[in-house]
Amino acid sequence: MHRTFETTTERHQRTLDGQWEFLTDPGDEGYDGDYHESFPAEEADRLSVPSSWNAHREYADYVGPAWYRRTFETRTEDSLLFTFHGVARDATVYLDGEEVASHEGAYTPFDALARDLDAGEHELVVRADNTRREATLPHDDVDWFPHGGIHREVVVETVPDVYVRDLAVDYDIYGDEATVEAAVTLHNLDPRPAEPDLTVSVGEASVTEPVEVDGMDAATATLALDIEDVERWTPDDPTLYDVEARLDGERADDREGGAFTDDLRDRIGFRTVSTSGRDILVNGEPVAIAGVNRHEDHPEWGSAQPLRVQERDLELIRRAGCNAVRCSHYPNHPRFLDLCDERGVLVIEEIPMWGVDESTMVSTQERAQRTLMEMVERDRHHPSVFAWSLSNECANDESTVVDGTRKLKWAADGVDGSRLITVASNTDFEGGTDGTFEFCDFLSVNAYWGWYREGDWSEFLDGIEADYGEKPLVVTEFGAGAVPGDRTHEGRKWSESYQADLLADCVDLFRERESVAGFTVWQFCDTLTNPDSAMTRPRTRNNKGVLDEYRRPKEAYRVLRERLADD
Ligand code: ADA
Repeated sequence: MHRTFETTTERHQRTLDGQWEFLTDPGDEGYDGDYHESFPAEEADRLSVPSSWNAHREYADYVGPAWYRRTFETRTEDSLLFTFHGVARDATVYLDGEEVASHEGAYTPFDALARDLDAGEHELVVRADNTRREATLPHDDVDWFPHGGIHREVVVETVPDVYVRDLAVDYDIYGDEATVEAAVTLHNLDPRPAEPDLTVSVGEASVTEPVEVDGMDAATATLALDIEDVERWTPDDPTLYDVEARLDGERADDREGGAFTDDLRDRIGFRTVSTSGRDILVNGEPVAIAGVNRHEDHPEWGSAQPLRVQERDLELIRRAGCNAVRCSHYPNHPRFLDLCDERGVLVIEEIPMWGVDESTMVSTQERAQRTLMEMVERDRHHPSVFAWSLSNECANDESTVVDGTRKLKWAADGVDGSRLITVASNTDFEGGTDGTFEFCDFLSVNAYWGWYREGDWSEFLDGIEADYGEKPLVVTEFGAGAVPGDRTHEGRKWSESYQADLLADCVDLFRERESVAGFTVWQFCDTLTNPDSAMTRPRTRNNKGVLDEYRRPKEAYRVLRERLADD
């Protein structure tokens, strides 16, 4: 499943995992509502969902539109809610020949509701397109591979006529007491009004109130409850609470078939995040961030990693002595964040605004805003996520970019005021002044002294402190490329030895400096890069992993472990 726990007990929930018909469409022939006419079945291949088509040898290099098709059966007439947890990258969905959803962006979910779908066989067709352009998010020149396809789960749920559309939980915590506010949105698919009882529970505590929702309408009710003896979520003791919104009701006119029940579940952890001077605080205590950057990439699985790969990655991150992950450079699979919640790993989550300049800022602003909202709404309950990162290495010395990023900050604050905001910047490294720092809660700085540039890290940090010293600073990227197995006595570039020495020096320096609240090494493991960069990236990979692409350790992993792990 797409989470590590059940998100409903009332709904019949199934995934449409498995083999779908698959056909690439390099000429973008289109679809006229009859799949077999448009794409003769005998030409179709069979491809597993979820997966990246680029993780299949035949389609390893395919970039462009492609079609997926499958059928499924329903036994009774029901309303079905289809949730696509990630289609890379732009998607259009057709149910029985009719377009029911379209979505831009590979890393956030979208859904489609089919009201009163007849019993019988149905056809689902999905067009996915991973072509990157100047105005897509990410754009065409980013440093990671353009995995394509239905790379996250497709979940189908049977929902009653009145169902819980959304559950948004917010809380304030004082000592060991918390006041919780749960905003629950109900959707009534029936013309008759409904007055169900809504119960919100958080752990053992619960509150029930009658709520009203008009026919064919939606309504949001906010229920409050107090929790005593709260056990906080901390990185060392990551206590989680189940939260649930449950509906029980009868139709007001009491016609036959009027009873309904529904529930939607999630988890929260009670904790605060804040800053004080140059420190990042969790529950009021300073934490030293020691983490890695992680792409969702694997030679066998591409961007669609099974649970065990996600678990193992976190085990290896923990084993290195790290307590944090930067999800570079996009919202990660929701189950990965569940695992971070369970293991007390702190997360910086980012949207794929990577290396955007003035003109791409204008063309991507709307997409960025939508993706940000989708990320915050999806992940607002994860206690592990302590910061939203609005962008990575954009032209933050240009006013258009700064103004656009400020708008993103306002949008994030509007939905979730409980996390820190940051922007990963290389502006100073490039010799400019960063206009976004002013509205960030902490500074995220990417710099590659000792790799791309010769220069002195201490001097660079002195400069940053002088210019922006009143806020916490996290060095979110630093590192060196190392081709696995290349070890040299001379410590030449591209060798494991060079990378290990550089990381050792950096980690020692960052841990000594009071101004540095933490760091995230670039990067966890070697990852496939943009095929256009093949001539500057040996093995067409970004080789700055402390592990290779199969997660085998390089010298640098040992160096990290020696410095950060207790055992
Ligand atoms: C940048 C960028 C990363 C990666 C890195 C590198 O800092 O944010 O995605 O491309 O450089 O390896 O050069």
